[in-house]
Amino acid sequence: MALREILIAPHPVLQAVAKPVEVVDDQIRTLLDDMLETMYQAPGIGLAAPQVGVGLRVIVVDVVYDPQDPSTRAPLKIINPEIVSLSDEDMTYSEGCLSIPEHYGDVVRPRAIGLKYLDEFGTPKTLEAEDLLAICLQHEIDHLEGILFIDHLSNIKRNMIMRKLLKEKKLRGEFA
Ligand code: GNR
Ligand code: NI
Repeated sequence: MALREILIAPHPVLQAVAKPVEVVDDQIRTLLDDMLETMYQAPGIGLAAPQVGVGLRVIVVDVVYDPQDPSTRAPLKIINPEIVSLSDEDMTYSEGCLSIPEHYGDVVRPRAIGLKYLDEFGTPKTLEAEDLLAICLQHEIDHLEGILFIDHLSNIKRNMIMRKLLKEKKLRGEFA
């Protein structure tokens, strides 16, 4: 297992549509393990492959663990997720993103979803998720479409955050 570097917005890989995984092999299982290690270390409750520079439809999520206690971990490893149902009821949650550090904003999303995906062995699975798990899964699946939580905010809030991120990137010498 290895830590991978988390990309900070703006970055082209974070804005691209990720490709489906064709074959679930050891390379994908290593990616999943590395993503989990990176997510727990951050710490975060979810991570999408584009955030570590990999343009594949792979996500990891763990909304239940206590960062202080590794024995509470309940990782979900999800490949090629497809949302198959959305609740009529919405929920507002103050979201953050490891690729948009130190910025938060209220996002409205369906409170519950049904999901189809492949597990780390390529076996088809289904999942009914609600509340924080459903919010986090939708946030991660957005990443696979090149969408960030700030894309759900008003233009004025999104532009304010993007201008700050760009300025910080330039100060670090990471942007021309
Ligand atoms: O760690 C994270 N916390 C979080 C809080 C509210 C809604 C979504 C998230 S996901 C985020 C980690 C991340 O950036 N995943 O892509
Ligand atoms: Ni994110």
